[in-house]
Amino acid sequence: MKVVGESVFLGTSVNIIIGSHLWVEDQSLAWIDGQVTKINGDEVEIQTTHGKTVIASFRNIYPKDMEAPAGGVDDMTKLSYLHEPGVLQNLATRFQLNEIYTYTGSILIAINPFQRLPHLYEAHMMEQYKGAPLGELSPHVFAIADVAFRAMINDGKSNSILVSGESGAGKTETTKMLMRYLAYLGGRKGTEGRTVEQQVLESNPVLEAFGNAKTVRNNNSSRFGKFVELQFDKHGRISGAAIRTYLLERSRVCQISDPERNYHCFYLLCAAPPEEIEKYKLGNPKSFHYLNQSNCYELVGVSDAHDYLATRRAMDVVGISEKEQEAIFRVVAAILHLGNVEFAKGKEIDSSVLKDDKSKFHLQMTAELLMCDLAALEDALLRRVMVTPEEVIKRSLDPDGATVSRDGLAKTIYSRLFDWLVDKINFSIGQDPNSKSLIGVLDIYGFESFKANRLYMLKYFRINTLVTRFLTELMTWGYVCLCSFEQFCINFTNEKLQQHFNQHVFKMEQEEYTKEEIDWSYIEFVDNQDVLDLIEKKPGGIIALLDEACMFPKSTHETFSQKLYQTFKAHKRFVKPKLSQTDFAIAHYAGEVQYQSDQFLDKNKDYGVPEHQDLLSASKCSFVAGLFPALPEEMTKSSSKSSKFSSIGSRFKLQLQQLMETLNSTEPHYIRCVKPNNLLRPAIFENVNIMQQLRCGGVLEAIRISCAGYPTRKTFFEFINRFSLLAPEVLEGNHDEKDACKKILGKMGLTRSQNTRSCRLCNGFNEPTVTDRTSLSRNRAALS
Ligand code: AOV
Ligand code: MG
Repeated sequence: MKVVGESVFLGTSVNIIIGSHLWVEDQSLAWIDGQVTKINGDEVEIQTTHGKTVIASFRNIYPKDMEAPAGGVDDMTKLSYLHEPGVLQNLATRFQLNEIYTYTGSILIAINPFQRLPHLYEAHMMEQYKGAPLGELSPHVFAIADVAFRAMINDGKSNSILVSGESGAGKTETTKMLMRYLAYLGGRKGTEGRTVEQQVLESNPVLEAFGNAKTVRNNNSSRFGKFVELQFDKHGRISGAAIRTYLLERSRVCQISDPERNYHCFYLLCAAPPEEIEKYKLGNPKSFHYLNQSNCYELVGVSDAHDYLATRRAMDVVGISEKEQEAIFRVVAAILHLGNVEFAKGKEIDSSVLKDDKSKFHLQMTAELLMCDLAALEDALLRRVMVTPEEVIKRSLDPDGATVSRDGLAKTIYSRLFDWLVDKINFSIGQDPNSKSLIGVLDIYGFESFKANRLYMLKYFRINTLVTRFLTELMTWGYVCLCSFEQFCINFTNEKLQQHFNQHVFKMEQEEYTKEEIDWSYIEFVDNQDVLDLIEKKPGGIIALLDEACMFPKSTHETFSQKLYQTFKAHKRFVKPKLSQTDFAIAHYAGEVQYQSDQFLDKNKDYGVPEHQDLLSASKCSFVAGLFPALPEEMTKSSSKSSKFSSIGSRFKLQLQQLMETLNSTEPHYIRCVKPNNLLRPAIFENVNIMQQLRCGGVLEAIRISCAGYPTRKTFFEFINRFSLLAPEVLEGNHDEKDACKKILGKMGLTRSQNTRSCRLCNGFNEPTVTDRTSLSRNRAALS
């Protein structure tokens, strides 16, 4: 490198000079590397490797490590420069070599390869990782599971593994791998019959058949969150398990858009052996309204007929009897028939009747399959009981109202069926009341960002990419927004998990510094408690205000939004978009998201329609009646036949609270899944997309926290290796490594106060101070 006249000293110890290699921000590639050709005031001119000349300010440039190993490093903390472009470059280099796993300290980043890499998961790999210290072998999900398992055995403490990432990033596959490895460690070798661990593993295909669907973002997208708790006995063997699920997407049962699908189980059943098709009067999925709203019926590389049989086998393993299986699929068939019941205007005003003979046939099939009274079913769909202070009246529903009632019934039956499956699996696997320690694995939906919403637009409007790009542009300016109540709940979950993550990363840093006897008191830590308060505070948070609005009969989404605007006028995390009278935006930790409030009230209300309840609890099929247990008398009295409101938002909040309590009592481990491209294809690494995910997933936040302290960690030996040329005499004689480092520093005139300067990610061109390189432990791999 040539040193020419001008040079700039920035931050700590790095000069930028003409010829310096560095990274500069780029719109399409996120970061692009180049060499400084001119320095002008506080700007530099850079010749990029792509042949462009760009001018950038010092704030937007980062040094490039010219000595980085060609194959990248397996732990980001081994990078000489810990900054965004360095992290991205390292991941890209490794991804090209099919190295999909990389550590950031003890956090594992997993990039979805979108292709089978069987060598990574074979039995001998499990054997290798068993008991190996973290960092000794290549980064792997097995290594994380192993650390959690060892920590549980050695400290007798519960552990948890939190898997996050956006839709299609590989959370569910990762979770399955973790469970397979834990079952391998905690399994009973050579045991005949159904073992607990087999049941745990086979619960996956069952839950996926009923809770997963093809979406634009993932052909096998989980439409629910899941926390699996594996219980271990004192010998470290799996002795029980509990599965908790969160917020199944109910609307999908009745409403899908091209090119998505409904839940897999509907298609599996339509591909069942002929005698079953005949029994349930099924046939081509195209003939069912709940399936034919989209043109997608088949999945590439998937045989529904094969999966139907596989699901039945998995059901056998998890202890669902033949009779129960028959009832489950009978209910699934009933939902398909129910969806084909259509309504037409009746003779009286605002009333409706069955549209035609076809509708009559499907209604009859529904009643037969659910084993309930046909006339009562028809009545429950066409009329609603209204309670006024004076009297109880039966009001007819118009065709639209009857359709809403039909869909409501279908959604309720389906979600009860799903809950039944979860309960049944839990019951048959069994809980170990004596288990002292457990490992929890969390597979939960990731933050829904603007990027994701662009796909929503594609999905809803079937518009071409040019228009999408235009709309995206508008959206980023706050003019278009497609986030609704579901995204609100999902993003709320992620705020909670983000807080947990930050606190954990921060705590880990503190522990590390305490161990090394380093003063860490200057590290600031940005908390997102204010966003959480805005959402969940009681009273006065958004969920509380939403519940209030739902209980007040005259509320509309307009009055709800006005109330939000008034209440949170001055809240710095709440934004009223300029061009909307009903939307609101929240400044989430991962970016601002604008929500459309118009369906919030409806979606928050979980009407238990008493007519539906009465109808099905009277079913002659004990399975169906069991899905609708009679309500305790006092509840029926108090609601006195009116639609009973229970808030989805509040229930979700409570579930989350319980989840956080569980997580707080465990030692957490984090896996951040990353989706390399939106085409779901191998070997494509989209920089900007990935950068966005690293930001949302808190990976960069973890790095930021680490940068607020001592970001770069080298052992004394590595430090001497690199810097002894500054004081070659330290190599002579037999110095203690630490003393030798001190001598080098002393010779360079670096005093202690200079050495403790921090390197902030946001400070631009900062190389860590020399002390940064030595200060932290010899064995970074043992960061956990
Ligand atoms: P997700 O759970 O994160 O999305 P999945 O785990 O379902 O994503 O992964 C999506 C698809 O990516 C899978 O069906 C596989 O085809 C592929 N895939 C993921 N991980 C691997 C891997 N390690 N090796 C090979 N292929 C993989 V969602 O449930 O949509 O948020 O709601
Ligand atoms: Mg999933």
